[in-house]
Amino acid sequence: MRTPGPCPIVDMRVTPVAMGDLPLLNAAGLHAPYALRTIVELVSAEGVVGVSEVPGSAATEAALESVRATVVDRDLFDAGRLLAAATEHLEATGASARRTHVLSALDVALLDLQGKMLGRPVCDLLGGAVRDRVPFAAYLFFKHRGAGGDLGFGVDAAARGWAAARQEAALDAEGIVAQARAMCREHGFRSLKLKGGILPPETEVDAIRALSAAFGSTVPLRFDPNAAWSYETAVRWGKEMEGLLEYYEDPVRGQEAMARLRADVRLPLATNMCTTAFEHLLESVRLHSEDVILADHHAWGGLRPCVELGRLCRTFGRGLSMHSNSHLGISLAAMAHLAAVVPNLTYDADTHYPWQSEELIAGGRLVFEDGALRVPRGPGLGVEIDRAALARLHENRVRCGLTRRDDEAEMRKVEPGWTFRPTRW
Ligand code: GKR
Ligand code: MG
Repeated sequence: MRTPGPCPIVDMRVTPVAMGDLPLLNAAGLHAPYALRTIVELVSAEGVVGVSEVPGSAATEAALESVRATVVDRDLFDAGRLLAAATEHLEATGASARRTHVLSALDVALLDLQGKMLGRPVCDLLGGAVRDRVPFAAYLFFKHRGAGGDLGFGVDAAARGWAAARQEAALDAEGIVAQARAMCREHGFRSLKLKGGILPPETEVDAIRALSAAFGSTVPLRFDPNAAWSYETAVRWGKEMEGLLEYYEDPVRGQEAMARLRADVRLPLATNMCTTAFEHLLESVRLHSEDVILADHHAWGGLRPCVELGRLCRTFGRGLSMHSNSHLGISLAAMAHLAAVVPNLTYDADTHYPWQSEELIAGGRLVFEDGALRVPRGPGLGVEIDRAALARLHENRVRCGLTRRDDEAEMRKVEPGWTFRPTRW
């Protein structure tokens, strides 16, 4: 067998993009009409391109540009040293706050590039798939009426099906049930997650009861108020939801409060807010702060770290689910490869994907079949960038003028004087 020679990375391209997003509400405020992402491309000497996508911000883009010298000219299979050099650089230059997103962007683009060079899907490089289809959950939001994008709070009268339904306001139980029915009808999801922490707890719990009545006990239901509830509120309303929830996600803030709540409410607790990094696992185990951890390859530094997280969750008796933020198809494909290889990722994964229409991968949007995504079998992530679409989404980013996600500032545009309160209810 031929000894492989070095395979240098000859270029790294960082492209800020934005896609239309809807006026969704959360504890931090309101989604802007555009959601920001950053696209990274690593190019080999043969012209093969590996891609990745992370939450977009000018700070992340600057941090990615700053590690260019640790990436370009390095062998694309020398990932361990490349990622270590990038980490060291970020720490030395005070950009360590951007570390997980930068490392995730590099880890995923490297895996995609390696897979494309070898002609193997990323899931094979991560150890091999244990499932070919990855089920996702319907992610429900209280929201204002509006389509987002250029239309802002306007409505696209030509929209049909879910694209029409998602423009409607959903500010009570009836609106949420209608939203859930329309999303599930279109995409076939078999689990539901409701974002909370916005309206008074009685309104939000009312929506949970209505979802449970409408969908029945065979459809798992999750509720996530993003830690905007006080301890007393979380106990009182948590008890009301006993028997209704698959898990209760981040009702309160911090590992200690979560651990205490586990003893007071008979519901599994889940988190993407209190145990969010490897350095939190020791306290998580000591306190038993949650039952389920939501992996997110963007926030945990890449796909390879999330595979390690899966093993630790198995060792320490944590269930594993998957977190999401507004995203495009590159992230969705990466999420599917990850979920394909982690045997204990047994909860239906979160995704914001049905909330957006724009896409930058060739062939257009990925499609859920019966609520699941077939793991792409092509080399790497199994997706390629459509250059005209990338240019269009970059143009969105330039035109919208946003440089970071700021849900509080967006909320002030509709409710002047509104301020984020870590504990609101
Ligand atoms: O998109 O509004 C949103 C969500 O609230 C998101 O920002 C959260 O990170 O999906 C999230 C969660 O599970 O906490
Ligand atoms: Mg959450």
